[in-house]
Amino acid sequence: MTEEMAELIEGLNQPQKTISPKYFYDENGSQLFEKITELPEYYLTDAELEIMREYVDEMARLIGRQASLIEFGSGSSLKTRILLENLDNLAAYVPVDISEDHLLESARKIRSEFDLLDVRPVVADFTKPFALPNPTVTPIRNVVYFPGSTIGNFEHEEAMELLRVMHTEAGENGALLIGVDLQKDPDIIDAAYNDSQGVTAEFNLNMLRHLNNEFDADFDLDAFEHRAEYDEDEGRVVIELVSQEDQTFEVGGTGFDIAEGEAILTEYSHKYTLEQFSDMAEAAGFSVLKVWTDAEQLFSVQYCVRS
Ligand code: AVJ
Repeated sequence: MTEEMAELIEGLNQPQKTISPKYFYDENGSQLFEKITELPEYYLTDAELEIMREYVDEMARLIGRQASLIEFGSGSSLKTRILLENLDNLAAYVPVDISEDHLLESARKIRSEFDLLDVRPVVADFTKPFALPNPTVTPIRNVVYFPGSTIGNFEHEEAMELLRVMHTEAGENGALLIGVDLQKDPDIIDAAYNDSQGVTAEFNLNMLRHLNNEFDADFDLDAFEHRAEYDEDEGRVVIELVSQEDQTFEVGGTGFDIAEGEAILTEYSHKYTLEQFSDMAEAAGFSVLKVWTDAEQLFSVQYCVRS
């Protein structure tokens, strides 16, 4: 059995059945996520883009010349392009992703758009330490870039661990530029994860289709419903697939029972206060040097240096 399959089965054997959010992103899932970012209710992408456009000059000044930009994730987003267009004489751009196809495809696109840029993709699971490439030009500073509030997917301990990996990869003189979604009026958050067109519901259910297609599963997609609820005390959206009946399903030859009303947890999306995030960054060895927010203070981009 593959490590992935063992991990899937372990998650489904927990009292709280769980499937990792990484299984959202097959080709269809990635397209659905693109659609989510274009929804009127999904404020995160608009707010982060607004921040990048408004403050990229300040970011570039703090980062300085001849940095190496290390993106955690495959880096096909508009936000990355805004940075690449505005940073001074980058030594290298290093996108890091576990999915080789996706990574190499987006690296190829970036190369064709920025012909003088030294693009050095690294295939790795970025939640664990990995070796950095040696670019032709020696970087003055490593800047880890982690946009999109993907940090929100991780529970506290895992988020801390990831920040520590970033701290290690940044090295001496290094920094972190990270997108962090903020706590706000719960109705705004609720709407972002329960959009009126049902795209988020489709995105969530597509995880089961992905497992059916590629992981030898037999989920009945009509027998599950999308649910997303903001838990204000925990500061996180809990995203689940709720079974509509007592039923069984199989994944990789292992059978599971699920009761009517029982949920499979597919994702957390944590929202932070500035103070909470700063405490977390500090504990991982970073000091938050600068916080930029959009006009409505929905979202933040934060520049952290090693303390
Ligand atoms: C990609 C993790 C930032 O949490 O908002 C969007 C994923 N899930 N709608 C988020 C997501 C449902 C997204 N992140």
